[in-house]
Amino acid sequence: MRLVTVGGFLGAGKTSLLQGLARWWGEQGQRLLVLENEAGQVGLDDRLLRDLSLEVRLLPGGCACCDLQGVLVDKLKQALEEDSWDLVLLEPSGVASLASLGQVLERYVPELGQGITATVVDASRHATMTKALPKLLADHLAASSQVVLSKADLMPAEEVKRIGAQLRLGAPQAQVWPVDLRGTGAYELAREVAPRLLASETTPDLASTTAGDGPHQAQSYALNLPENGLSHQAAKSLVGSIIAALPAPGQDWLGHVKLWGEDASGGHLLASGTTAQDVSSRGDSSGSLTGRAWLVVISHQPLPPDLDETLHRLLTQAAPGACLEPVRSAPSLFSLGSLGQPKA
Ligand SMILES: Nc1nc2c(ncn2[C@@H]2O[C@H](COP(=O)(O)OP(=O)(O)OP(=O)(O)O)[C@@H](O)[C@H]2O)c(=O)[nH]1
Ligand SMILES: [Mg+2]
Repeated sequence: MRLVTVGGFLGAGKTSLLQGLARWWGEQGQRLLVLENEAGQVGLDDRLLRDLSLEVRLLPGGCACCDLQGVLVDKLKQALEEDSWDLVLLEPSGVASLASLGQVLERYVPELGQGITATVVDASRHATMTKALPKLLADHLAASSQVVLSKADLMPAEEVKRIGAQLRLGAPQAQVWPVDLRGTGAYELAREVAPRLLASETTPDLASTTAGDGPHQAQSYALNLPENGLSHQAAKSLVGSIIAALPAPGQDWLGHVKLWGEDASGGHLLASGTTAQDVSSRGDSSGSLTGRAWLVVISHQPLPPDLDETLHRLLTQAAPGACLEPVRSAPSLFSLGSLGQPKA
């Protein structure tokens, strides 16, 4: 059993890449287990990955490199004991230090040997990342044999080239792949990157990097949507308006907002974005979202104290009669508890 870690900042494109890699390795007959670590209390990416009929195990409500170290070690030891997997694909939270993760594995699961690591860097937020989170970016680059430069479609080609050259300075051991991960992009890239990942013998100098660019906050919400629902477009606009409401004036916000909903026939949609201008959606839903839905806001900057009120206002503007309730901890995850019924 080998461990493949897909690192990268919040919303960089880790799950998108993982979907492509999982599909490719699945087609090659590899037996795959996915470990999905979400900083938020509610897991949403794991549901997307289950679309691929994968075995996905969730580590919610914290970060696998620090507060959930023990949970990660348990899951890996269990996977080793099961003896049913060729590859374990790990998506750590977007604020995980890959150096710290490497140290945890070396110390507590040495039988796994040297893991394999790819990192996703978001081209469109690279300038902000280098200013706000230089240590985390350096940590991710130093630990990886393959660096995927996502959202290349959002930047001029010259700029993508310049960023690629800059990344190579921080990751001289790695290959850098500019790409649009949406649609079939991740799968097409996986055909190139997956064999290289398995062949990678670079042992990154994990001890030489440290993360520690400051805290992050995650807040999850259970939503109840009215019968007449929230159209896909309205769901995307809602995510955009939430992102627009988050930063303090003059601040480049760094984080990820995700909204998971289901239509009346059980189809699902995950609308998500890292900037108000670039919200996308994935899933198999064909109609408006209705009933239970989930919202996760993960932010590098402190979340505003009046976030609950702001979200309530934006939600009821988008879907009159809808309501939402914060999910404060993992155990209340699947209970809508005191949530009232929508009026209309
Ligand atoms: N335009 C564009 N959007 C992308 C690309 N890759 C990912 N996205 C979008 O960026 C958002 C984040 O993608 P994810 O794959 O969920 O990112 P992630 O790193 O798994 O996010 P977290 O797990 O929350 O940290 C989604 O809305 C994606 O559709 C890309 O190459 N181009
Ligand atoms: Mg993800």
